[in-house]
Amino acid sequence: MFQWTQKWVFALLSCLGMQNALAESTVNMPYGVTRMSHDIYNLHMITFYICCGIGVVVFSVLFYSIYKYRRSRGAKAANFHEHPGVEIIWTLIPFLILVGLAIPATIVLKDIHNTNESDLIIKITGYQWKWKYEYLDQGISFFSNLATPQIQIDDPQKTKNEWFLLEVDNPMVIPVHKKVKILLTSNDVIHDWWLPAFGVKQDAIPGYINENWIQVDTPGIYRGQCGELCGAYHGFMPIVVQVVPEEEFEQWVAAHMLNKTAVSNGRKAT
Ligand SMILES: [Cu+2]
Repeated sequence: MFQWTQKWVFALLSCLGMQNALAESTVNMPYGVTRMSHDIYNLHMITFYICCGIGVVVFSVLFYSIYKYRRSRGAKAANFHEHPGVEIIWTLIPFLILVGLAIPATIVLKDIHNTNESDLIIKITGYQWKWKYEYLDQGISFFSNLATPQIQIDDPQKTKNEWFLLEVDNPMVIPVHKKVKILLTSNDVIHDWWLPAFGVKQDAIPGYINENWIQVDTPGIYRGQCGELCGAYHGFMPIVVQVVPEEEFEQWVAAHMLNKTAVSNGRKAT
């Protein structure tokens, strides 16, 4: 029934035909490339429209009352105590609005943390100030550091790269159309793995493992940042995820395994 309600509520917005136009706006939050980011976006828009509706009703009544019952027209303030009818209405309406918002929000929240039946598991650890990615089933593990040259950061006159402060040496690579479970933790302070296009913003807390998942249907390069102030170089630990076709992912895994074997044998792979 939850699933049905979710579809019904979100279909309502799609019918309005306003979703995509608003999604293209740079002022609004991004629409993203995952189902989860779309669900979160729709939740945001439902809440926004409800707030707009409340604002219009409340301010209309307010301004109408100010105008209609102004002192210069001889208006006299009503003098009464208790009005059960009004009190029930102004309790019931916000209650229904909050419950109406809580139902789709709970459905999405449950879905965000439903990491069952994943195809790939990646453990992500935050460090001051870099990310470590570990592919648990493949035995692959590497650090992802900021790749912007230090001179571009220090010298304001220097020409900046296109992806200034949003580029890394080793991006996280995932296959397209696959459900990727991510396990997030930290080695030192609280970080936050934030990738707006995926609808993921999950805290990485030392001593805890937080779970989330991604399934991207469009290959490409997606960028994010640490979303929790974690120290002096908080702004220098970007996130880059490369979403590739499955065969390409297999090749990437094979190349990493080969490299690992070569390094453990005491020579560097070419
Ligand atoms: Cu951080």
